[in-house]
Amino acid sequence: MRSLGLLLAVVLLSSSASCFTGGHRDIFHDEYGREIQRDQALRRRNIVYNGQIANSYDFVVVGGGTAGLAIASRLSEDSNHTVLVLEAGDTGDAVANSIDIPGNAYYSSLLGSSYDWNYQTVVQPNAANRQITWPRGKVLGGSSALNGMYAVRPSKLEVDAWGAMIPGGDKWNWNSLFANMKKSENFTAPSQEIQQEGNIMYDPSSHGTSGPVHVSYPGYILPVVGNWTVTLEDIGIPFSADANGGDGWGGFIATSTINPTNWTRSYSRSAYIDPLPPRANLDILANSTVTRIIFATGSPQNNLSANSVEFATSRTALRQTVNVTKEVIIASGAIGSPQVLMLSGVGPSDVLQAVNIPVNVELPGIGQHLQDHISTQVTFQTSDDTAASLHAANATNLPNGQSSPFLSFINSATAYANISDLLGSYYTTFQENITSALQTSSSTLVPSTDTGVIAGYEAIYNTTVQLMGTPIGQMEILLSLTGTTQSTDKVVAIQAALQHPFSQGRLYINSSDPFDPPVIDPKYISHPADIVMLREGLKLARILGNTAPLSSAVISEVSPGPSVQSDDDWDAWAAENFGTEFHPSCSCAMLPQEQGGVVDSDLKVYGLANVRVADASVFPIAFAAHLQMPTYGLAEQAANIIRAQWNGVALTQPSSVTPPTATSTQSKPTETNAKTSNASSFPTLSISFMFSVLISIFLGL
Ligand SMILES: Cc1cc2nc3c(=O)[nH]c(=O)nc-3n(C[C@H](O)[C@H](O)[C@H](O)COP(=O)(O)OP(=O)(O)OC[C@H]3O[C@@H](n4cnc5c(N)ncnc54)[C@H](O)[C@@H]3O)c2cc1C
Ligand SMILES: *[C@@H]1O[C@H](CO)[C@@H](O)[C@H](O)[C@H]1NC(C)=O
Ligand SMILES: *[C@@H]1O[C@H](CO)[C@@H](O)[C@H](O)[C@H]1NC(C)=O
Ligand SMILES: *[C@@H]1O[C@H](CO)[C@@H](O)[C@H](O)[C@H]1NC(C)=O
Ligand SMILES: *[C@@H]1O[C@H](CO)[C@@H](O)[C@H](O)[C@H]1NC(C)=O
Ligand SMILES: *[C@@H]1O[C@H](CO)[C@@H](O)[C@H](O)[C@H]1NC(C)=O
Ligand SMILES: *[C@@H]1O[C@H](CO)[C@@H](O)[C@H](O)[C@H]1NC(C)=O
Ligand SMILES: *[C@@H]1O[C@H](CO)[C@@H](O)[C@H](O)[C@H]1NC(C)=O
Ligand SMILES: *[C@@H]1O[C@H](CO)[C@@H](O)[C@H](O)[C@H]1NC(C)=O
Ligand SMILES: *[C@@H]1O[C@H](CO)[C@@H](O)[C@H](O)[C@H]1NC(C)=O
Ligand SMILES: *[C@@H]1O[C@H](CO)[C@@H](O)[C@H](O)[C@H]1NC(C)=O
Ligand SMILES: *[C@@H]1O[C@H](CO)[C@@H](O)[C@H](O)[C@H]1NC(C)=O
Ligand SMILES: CC(=O)N[C@H]1CO[C@H](CO)[C@@H](O)[C@@H]1O
Repeated sequence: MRSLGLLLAVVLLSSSASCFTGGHRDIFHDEYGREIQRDQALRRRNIVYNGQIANSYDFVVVGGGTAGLAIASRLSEDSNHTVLVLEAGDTGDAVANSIDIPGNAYYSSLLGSSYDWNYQTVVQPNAANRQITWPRGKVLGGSSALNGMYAVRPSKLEVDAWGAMIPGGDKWNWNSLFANMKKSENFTAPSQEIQQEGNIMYDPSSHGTSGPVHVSYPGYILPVVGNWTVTLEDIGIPFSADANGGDGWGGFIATSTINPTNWTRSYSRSAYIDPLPPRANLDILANSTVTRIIFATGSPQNNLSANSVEFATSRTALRQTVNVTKEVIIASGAIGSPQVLMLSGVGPSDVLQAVNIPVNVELPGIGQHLQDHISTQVTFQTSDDTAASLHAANATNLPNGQSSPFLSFINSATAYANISDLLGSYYTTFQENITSALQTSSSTLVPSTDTGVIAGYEAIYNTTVQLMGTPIGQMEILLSLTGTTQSTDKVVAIQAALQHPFSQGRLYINSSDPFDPPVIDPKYISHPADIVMLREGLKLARILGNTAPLSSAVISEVSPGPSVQSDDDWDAWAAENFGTEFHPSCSCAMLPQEQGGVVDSDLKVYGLANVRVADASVFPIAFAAHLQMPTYGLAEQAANIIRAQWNGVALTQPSSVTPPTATSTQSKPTETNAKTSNASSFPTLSISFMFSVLISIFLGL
C-alpha cells in the first residue's frame, strides 16, 4: 500500500515529468543504434522521471552527489539488494552543456544558479567582517557536477595520519585509500603533443585504468602551462614526477576529471550511473530533499534503528516516507550530512533543544571540527591574448553534450609548497610555537564547551602540527588562466590556498525547517598560524610572477599591487580578499566518540544501528588536495564495507575490479610515456599567453 503522500507525489511528479518531456524532439539511440523515446532512454539510466518508487528499499542513500551516486552504483551491483537515492537537486539534464563541457565551468558556470546551494557563512571577523559564499552542487552528481575538475590526491603521510586517529583505521590508511582511488579511476595518458606542450610528468603505475571516473588531461593546452614547473624549480619547488603515488608535493600539471573520448566532464553521474544498463534494483529520485530519518520506536536508546526516511519536493509539499530494511547511507556532503542528522534529532543537544527537535542521540561533535581551505590570488597584467578573448572568438553554442579540445582547457598547473618553502628555516620555531599554543588554543578557540569536542580539536591540532614538519604541502599554488574578462585588462592569476588550517569551525541548524540553510561558521583564521601561512603563500605567488620564464609575459602586478609590502599590509589585504577553495570537510569527523567523533572507522554513526555517513564530511583532517578524488576513494571503500556486512563480499584490498560499465575495451597507457620530462623537447610554438581575469567566485580553481 502506498501512502497518500506517495500517491500525491506520483501525480505531482508525473505531471512535471510530462511537462519536461513534452515538446522535446531530441532523438536518442539504444546500444544498437535504434531510435528510442526520450523517456525510455532516460529510464535506462535508473533515474526515476515519473516519481514512482517502491514502498521500501534495502538501502536508502541520502544525497545523489559525488559519493552518493558512487555508493549507489556499487551497492546495486548486488542484484539482490534494492537501492534508492534521494537527491534534493534536479537531474541536471536541462543544463547538460554547463556540466559536460569542461571550459563551461568558467564560461557558463552553474555557480549562483538553482543548481548551487549558495550557502553563506556567517560574518567572519578575520575576513574583514565579510560573509563568504560557499557553493555546493545541488544536482545529480553534487559538487562533482560543477567543480573545477582538478584530480589530485592527498599524500601518504596525511592519509596514514588519518588512519592512525581511529581504532580500525587501517581501512583508511594510504594503502587502502590509494587502492580505492585507483579502483574509481580510468586514467588516460596525454597525447605526446599535450605532454610536451604542458611539460607533463606522470607514472601510469599510480593510476587505475578500469574504473568509471575518467582522469586525463585537457585536449588543448596553453604554452605558458609548459613553463609552470620550470618557473617553480627556479624558486626551489621541485618538479614532481608522480604526484599521485603518495608524494603529492612539488609542482606538476594535475590530471583532470575529463573524458578524453569526447572532451566532457567525468563526474559521479556520468561515471557511475549513465553507463549502467537498467538495474531493476536501483532508483534515483531527483527533486527530493530528505527532511529527516525516522527511527523505530522501541529500538534500544543507544542503538537506534532507522526504519524510514522522510522527504519532500519543496518546503510546502507534503512530506513522504520510504521504508528502509537495511541501512541509511547519508552522503549529503559536508553541509548537508550534519544538517540531516540534526534534523533527525541526532546532534548537540543544545542545538536541537533550541529548535525544539527531540534529542534522539546526543552527539556533540556533529557539525564541529569544520575545516576549509582558504584562498586568494596575486594577479598580473599581460599583453597577450586572454582565454576569454579566444573563447569569445570560438563557437560556443555547440550541440548538447559535445565539446571541442579547446573547450576542454581548464586550469591544472599547480604546486604544493611545503613549510620550508614558505618559511625557510624559521619553520621549526613556528612549529614549536604552534605546539606550545595547544592549551591556549583549545581553551579559547573551540566553538563548543563539550570536553569530547575539545579533545577532538586537540587530536586534529596535534596531527596537523606534526605533519607540518614533513614535506607535505601546506600551501597550494595554482596558475589560473581561464575566466571571463570584466575589463579589457588581460590578467593571469597565481593563487595561494592554505591546505592545513589550524582554525576549526562549526555548523548547526537554527531552524527545524529542513529547507532553511544551516548556520555556517568556519571561524576562518581564528588561529593565528593560518594568516602567517596564507601571507607567505601570497608572497610566493608574487615571487613566481617575477621569476623567469613566467615573468617574460608579465607586464605588471595588478593586485594587490605595490602598496602591499609589509606583513601587516598582506594580512589586511588578505582579510579583505580571501574566499573558499571549496573544500569544506570534517563536519562529521571520523574520530573516537570520546573525541567528539561522529562516525567510527566503519562510517557508522555512534548510537545508531544502521546509519552511516560516507562523504567528504567524515575526513577528520584537512588534506593538501582538492577533495573529489579522496571522496571517490572513500565512496568505493564505503561500498566495500557495506557489502562485506550484508553480502558476504570480503573486505580486501581491491585487486580485481568490477566496473559498472557493461562493456569495456581497455587501452593501457604506454609505459614509454611515463616519467618523461624533456625540457629540450619543448615545441617552439609562439608564446601566446592566454591570460584573463578570473571569475572572482572561482577563486580556488
Ligand atoms: C565550485 C567548486 C569547485 C571545486 N573544485 C574542485 C576541483 O577542482 N577538484 C576537486 O577535487 N574538488 C573540487 N571541489 C570539491 C569537491 O567537488 C567536493 O569536495 C566533493 O565533490 C564533495 O563530495 P560529497 O559527496 O561530499 O558532496 P557533494 O558532491 O556536494 O554531494 C552532496 C549531495 O547531497 C545533496 N543533498 C544535500 N542535502 C540533501 C538533503 N537534505 N536531501 C537530499 N539530498 C541532499 C546535494 O544536493 C548533493 O547532490 C570543488 C567544489 C566546488 C563547490
Ligand atoms: C512502512 O512500513 C510500515 C510498517 O512497518 C507501514 O505501515 C508503512 O505504510 C510503510 N510505508 C510505506 C511508504 O510503504
Ligand atoms: C525538478 O523540479 C524542476 C522545477 O520544478 C522541474 O523543472 C524538473 O522537471 C523536475 N525534475 C524531475 C526529474 O522531475
Ligand atoms: C577508459 O577510457 C578509455 C578512453 O580513454 C576507454 O577507451 C576505455 O573503454 C575506458 N575503460 C573503461 C573500463 O571504461
Ligand atoms: C616558456 O616561456 C618562454 C618565454 O616566455 C617561451 O619562449 C616559451 O615558448 C615557453 N615555453 C613553453 C613550453 O610554453
Ligand atoms: C561522452 O562519451 C561517453 C563514452 O565514453 C558517453 O557515454 C557519453 O554519453 C558522452 N558524453 C556526452 C555528453 O556526449
Ligand atoms: C608565536 O605565536 C604567537 C601567536 O600565537 C605570535 O604572537 C608570536 O609572534 C609567535 N612567535 C613566533 C616566534 O613565531
Ligand atoms: C596533543 O599533544 C599534546 C602534547 O603536545 C598532548 O599533551 C595531548 O594529550 C595531545 N592531545 C590529544 C587529544 O591527542
Ligand atoms: C621542502 O621541500 C624542499 C625541496 O624539496 C626540501 O629541501 C625540504 O626539506 C622540504 N621541507 C620539509 C620540512 O620537509
Ligand atoms: C539563523 O541564522 C541565520 C544566519 O545567522 C540568520 O540569518 C537567520 O535569521 C537565523 N534564523 C533563525 C530562525 O534564527
Ligand atoms: C545495534 O543493533 C543492531 C541491530 O539492530 C545489532 O546488529 C548490533 O549488534 C547492535 N549494536 C550494539 C552495539 O548493540
Ligand atoms: C546476494 O547475492 C550474493 C551473491 O551475489 C550472495 O553472496 C549473498 O549471500 C546474497 N545476499 C542475500 C542477502 O541474499
Ligand atoms: C570550436 C573551437 O574550439 N574552435 C577553436 C577555438 O580556439 C582554439 C584556439 O585558438 C582553436 O584551436 C579551436 O579550433
